[in-house]
Amino acid sequence: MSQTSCITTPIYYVNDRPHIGHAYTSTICDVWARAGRLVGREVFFLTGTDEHGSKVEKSATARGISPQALADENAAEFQRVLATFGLTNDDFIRTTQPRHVGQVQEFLRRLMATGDVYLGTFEGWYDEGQEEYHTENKARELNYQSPISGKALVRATEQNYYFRLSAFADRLAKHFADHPTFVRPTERANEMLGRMRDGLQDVPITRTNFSWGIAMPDAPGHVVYVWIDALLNYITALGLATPHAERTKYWPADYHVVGKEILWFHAVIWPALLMALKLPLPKCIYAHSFWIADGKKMSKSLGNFVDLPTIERYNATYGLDAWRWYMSTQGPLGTTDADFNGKHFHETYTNDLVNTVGNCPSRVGAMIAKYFGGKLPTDAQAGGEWPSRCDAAIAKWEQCMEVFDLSGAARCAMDLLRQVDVMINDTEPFKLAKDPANTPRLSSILNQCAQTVRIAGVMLEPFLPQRMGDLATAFGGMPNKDTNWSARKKYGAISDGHPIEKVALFPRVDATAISQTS
Ligand code: ME8
Repeated sequence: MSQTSCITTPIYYVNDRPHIGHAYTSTICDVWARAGRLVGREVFFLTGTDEHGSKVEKSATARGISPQALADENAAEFQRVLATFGLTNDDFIRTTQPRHVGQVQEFLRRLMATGDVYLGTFEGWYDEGQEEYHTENKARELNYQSPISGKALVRATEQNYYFRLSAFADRLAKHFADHPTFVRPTERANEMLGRMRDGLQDVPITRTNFSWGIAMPDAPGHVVYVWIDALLNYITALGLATPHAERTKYWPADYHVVGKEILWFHAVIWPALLMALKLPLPKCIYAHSFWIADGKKMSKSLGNFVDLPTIERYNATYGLDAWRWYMSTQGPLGTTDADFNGKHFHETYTNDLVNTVGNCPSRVGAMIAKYFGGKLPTDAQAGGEWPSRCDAAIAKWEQCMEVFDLSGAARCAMDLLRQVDVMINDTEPFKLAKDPANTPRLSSILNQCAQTVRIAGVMLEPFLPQRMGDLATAFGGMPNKDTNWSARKKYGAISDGHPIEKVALFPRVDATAISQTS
């Protein structure tokens, strides 16, 4: 396990307001970042905003303000959202910041010097909404229409600077073959390979038809294509083109987490750029699928977008931890889209958080209060099977986190809590308590329950940082920080006689609460 880790979200366009998609990717990255820090790694979690390009220019013009003013306004909104969501990003990069602009120009100078960027003429099928060119084959397959907006692709000719992507075809194919988990899920890697087999064409990387972008060095009138500008954020934030790059240790990134619609840029263009710059490639590009709403693709025109006010209503009703839980355990991490729906949210909250994560510690705490005056009783059986069960759950949790299987990691903790519930139901402590002769057995059972609940709570901390902080205090008082992972994950860390407080973690919420607030 490496000691430093780096995880990134896409940098979000400032011509849109934050919505569930942005909140989703950022939240799952935050869960992973927190898990990494919990196990003692130095994690760098990066997010930010993508502020250049004709889309931003057009939106600003439509509002009668400058592109920079629009960028400032929406970047502030994205930052406010991160703060209200309690996300623990280590930096927030904006592509209009001088630190980014200067390094992008430096990287482009290097690419011109090596000949990987050259001046040429291009003609192709252009998707104006996506600012993306398609090959003839692909355009035909798409019926000459944008797969996103449905608008007709246009035939465009430009004299531009090009990135020599075609020269990297073999090396990219080899990298995919040598690193089967470079792009995940595997189905998405196969899609990329299929598209690569159609042939790789050089990519125009400057534009002359608008000005809201980074000036191409030594090429008046040319601005850098927004995607090249944007991809480079991952290394400009780490200062890789500056002389004193203190953050070099975080590169290569462990995970670039992105939505499936922008995978081509991340899985093909970005690695080729890095190869040209002679920099190491990220370890994994994880492309998740989409949230849809009530069975339909979310769209502004359908009015079913889960926007920020909606998310804030969920947070006010169920709490921030509940939102994180739903995002990380029910989200579209695999290849199928996930349906956001209020009833499902409510059921997930009630079954997982109220009835399991909340109820189990509350039962255990209440029994220790009632039968042992709120002090942890001794376990003469030294845990019985529980230490090995907990160790196995922790080991599985670590593996799941390593491979970004967030719902798998969450399940490790949930299974332990369910086993505790089963033990309580099977051994019936309230019956045992009626006869003092049973005290040693009752002590053991409740000690084992409490020790196991504490361990489950530790595993749930990255998902539910607020309430699991309360649980850690109530069950053993182990501070979150300052205590190393090997101590925190060890079974039996709560000492005999230690106070165990009663906890009410997740209150029951009325099923109609959300509809009443909307
Ligand atoms: O594409 N479900 O920015 P963007 C899940 N600036 N995730 C979703 C989603 C949905 N319905 N909708 C959006 C850009 N997302 C570029 C990226 S990176 C160098 C440049 C998430 O504001 C998902 O992560 O359109 C997707 O990739 C991202 O938001 C797109 O954000």
